Amino acid sequence: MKRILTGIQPSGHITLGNYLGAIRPLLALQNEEDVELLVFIADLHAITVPQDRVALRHNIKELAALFLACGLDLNKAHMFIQSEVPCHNQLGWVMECNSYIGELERMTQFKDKKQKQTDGVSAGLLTYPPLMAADILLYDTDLVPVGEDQKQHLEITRNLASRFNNKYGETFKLPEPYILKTGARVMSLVDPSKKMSKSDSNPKAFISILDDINVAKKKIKSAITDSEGSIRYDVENKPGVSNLLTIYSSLTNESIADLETKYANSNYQVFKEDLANIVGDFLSKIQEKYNYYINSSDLDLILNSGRDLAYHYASRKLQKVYHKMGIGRY
Ligand code: ATP
Ligand code: LTN
Repeated sequence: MKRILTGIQPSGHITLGNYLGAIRPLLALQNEEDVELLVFIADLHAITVPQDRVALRHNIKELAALFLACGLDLNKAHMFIQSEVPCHNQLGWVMECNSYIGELERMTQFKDKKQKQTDGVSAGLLTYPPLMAADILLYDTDLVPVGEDQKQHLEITRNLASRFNNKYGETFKLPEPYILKTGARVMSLVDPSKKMSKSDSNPKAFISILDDINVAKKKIKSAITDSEGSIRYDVENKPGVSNLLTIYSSLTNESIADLETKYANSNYQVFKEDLANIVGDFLSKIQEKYNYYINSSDLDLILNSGRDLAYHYASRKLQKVYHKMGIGRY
């Protein structure tokens, strides 16, 4: 049995980038034989940057309902909230004590996020990767589906696991990243040199899965392109159009080459109009299911049973780690 685990932060409404880069590849894995999926809401990672308590609590439930709306199959998957399984913090501390400040300071995400903090940089932003390593290593995870930007965090997780195994004896399984190669990286609609990010200060830069349909369509129609007028995939010279082609192709499964042929004689307006409708239809379907789950008491029951199962797995691993390190009495 292969165990697949991923976490997603409840740091705002999830975007089309999160869906295409993380949720959809994860859901595709459900269809494989002999897999168990663990999906958690990384609320402890979210507080590495300042959060509003009311918004955070709302976002946690929203995200849980969205996973279900996107098709999480409860016969194969378990969903829980990271903070409800305290073993994450506990192994996180052990991982911190096995990490070097230098290697944490070199993390690209730390360097990027540090620049954005106006009220000081929390120590948690620096120690984010050891907590993420703990998330993964607690469950003997085989595969971690993530977007390209998280690859470096998977590498440090593997390094920390090997370091621990070498020092204390075989304890952790080394996880493999699972990165969707094409179409995984969706870029900002206003600055296609940056990835689409839900925490972008400009809401026109991203499409939320729960955006009003007309608002979402408008964002596509006003996405930055270029003055050349031809619809072809060329990331270097036409990053905006290439990004829209990526989104189109990812949502329809039509290849980019086929789309280039289809729109060879069209202008940007026609192309964007079509894509806006595709995005609108996609969002309507998900939103209908979301509205069901967010208003249903099933949501708490699903999260309770996910938490209990996760605790069952994680507490056993943590005990083993403490024992190997000589922590506590056993
Ligand atoms: P934030 O703005 O708070 O950093 P984010 O939108 O970048 O959030 P995360 O919560 O950091 O999203 O990431 C959730 C998952 O979605 C990760 O696996 C990440 O790799 C993936 N992901 C995020 N943005 C994109 C994107 N633009 N394209 C593809 N995948 C993405
Ligand atoms: N760092 C990830 C979220 C995350 C995660 C994890 C993903 C936290 N813990 C464990 C996979 C496995 C992010 O920001 N996308």
